[in-house]
Amino acid sequence: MRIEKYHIDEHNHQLLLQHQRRLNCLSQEYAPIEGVLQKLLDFQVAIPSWALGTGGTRFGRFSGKGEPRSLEEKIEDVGLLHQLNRSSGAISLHIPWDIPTNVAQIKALADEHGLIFDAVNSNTFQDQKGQNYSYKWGSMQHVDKRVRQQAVEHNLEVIEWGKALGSDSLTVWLADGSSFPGQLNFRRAFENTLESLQQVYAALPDHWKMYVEYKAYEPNFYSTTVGDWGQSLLYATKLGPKAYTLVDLGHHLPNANIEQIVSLLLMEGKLGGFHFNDSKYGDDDLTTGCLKPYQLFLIFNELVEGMDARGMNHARDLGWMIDASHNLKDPLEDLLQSVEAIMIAYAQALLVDRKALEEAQQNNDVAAAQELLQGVFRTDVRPLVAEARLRAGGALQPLQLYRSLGLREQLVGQRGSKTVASGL
Ligand code: PSV
Ligand code: MN
Repeated sequence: MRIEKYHIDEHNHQLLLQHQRRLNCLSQEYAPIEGVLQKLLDFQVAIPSWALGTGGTRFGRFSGKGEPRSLEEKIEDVGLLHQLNRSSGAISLHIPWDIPTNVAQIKALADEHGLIFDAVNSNTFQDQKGQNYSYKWGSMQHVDKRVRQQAVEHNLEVIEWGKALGSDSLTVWLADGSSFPGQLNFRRAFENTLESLQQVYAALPDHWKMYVEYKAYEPNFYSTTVGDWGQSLLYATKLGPKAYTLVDLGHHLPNANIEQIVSLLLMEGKLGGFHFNDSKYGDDDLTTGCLKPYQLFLIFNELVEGMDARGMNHARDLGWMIDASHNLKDPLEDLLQSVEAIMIAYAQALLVDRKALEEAQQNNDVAAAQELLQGVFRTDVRPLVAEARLRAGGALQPLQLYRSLGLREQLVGQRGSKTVASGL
C-alpha cells in the first residue's frame, strides 16, 4: 500500500500557514537554520523488522490488527512510515525471522519504497526448528565447541544474507550468560565468545562493520557475557578496526550515565551504532522519548559534540536504529512517535551553542552550562523537524495524517484482524 501524493499535499496545504508562523518565530531566534535543516533531511533512522508487529511479554502477547504477515508486508509498512516522515529510509532484518524467499524481488520492493537494508541481526538466543544443538546454555560462550561452531556458522549465514541484500553491517547480540553463581567460569566464557566472534569477524567483507551489542541482564539474571560497554569495548578492541560497540538505550542498569558512555566510546572511535527505545525499569522497549526526553537530548548533545570533534558524518558514520517492541500501541504509530522524538532530540543538540558551552565549562560556570542546555531543551523545535519533512516530501503531521487516512483500517482490510508478525 502506498499513500497517494495528493493526500500528503492536501494535508500539508491545510497546515501550512500555521506551520510557517511557528517556523518563523524559531528561525528568528536560531538563524541561520539552513545547515540544521540539511542535517535533519539527511538523518535516517532504521526500523527493525520485528517492531512492526505487536510485541509481547513472557505473560502473553495481544496481537494487534493488520500486522504484516511476511517480509514483503513489513517492507510495505516501513515504506508507509518513510512516506510520512521521510526519515525512516532503512529496514533492519533479523535472521531467521525474516529470511527473504526471493532476494531480487525483496531488493526491488525495498527500492520501490526508497528503502535500504541496514544492519543484519543474528539470532542465537532462540532455538530454531531443525537445529542440531540447543542454546539453552549459551551460544558463543558454550562449553561444547560444536554449539559454538553452530552459532558461528549461523552468523556467517547472516553475513551472506546481508551481502545479498546490500547491507554493510552485522549486529551480534548474545543472550549468553548465567543465572546462578558458580554456573559459569567467566574467563572461559569470555575466551570462548571472543574466539567465536573472531571467526565471524574474519568473514566480514572489507567495508563491513560488526556491532557488538551489550546488555546488563535478561534473559540471564546473574551474569551476561557481553554485559556492559566495558566488556563490549574489550571484545571490539580485541577483534579489530571493523568491530564496534553498539549502545541500546534499554540495556543499562538503572541511572547509568549513557551520555558519558557515548562520549567516551566516540573518543575511542569505537561507537558503532544505536538502538533507540525508552524505559523506566529495564529493557522495557517503550517508545523512544516517552519517558526520558531530557536524557535523550543529553545523549544527542554528546553524540553531536563527539562526532563533530572527529569530523564524522552524522547521518552515515554511525548506525541509527529503533529497537522497541511492546504490546499496547499500534506499532506504526509507536514508530512515528519514536522517530519524531529522535529527530527532536537531534535538532535540539544541533542548536546548542557549542562555543558558549565550552566557555562555561572552562570557567566552571555550572549554572551557565545548565541554562544553555535546558534553554535548548525547552525550545519547541518541532517546526524545524516538520520543515525538514516538508522539504523532503513528507507530511507536516505524520501521525495525524496516518490517522485521518485510516491507514491501519486499510491494512486490516487487506490483511485481516488476526495476523501475527514474526518476531518477538
Ligand atoms: C535484545 O534485547 C535486543 O536489544 C537485541 O538488539 C535483539 O536483536 C533485539 O533486542 C530483539 O530481540
Ligand atoms: Mn537492541
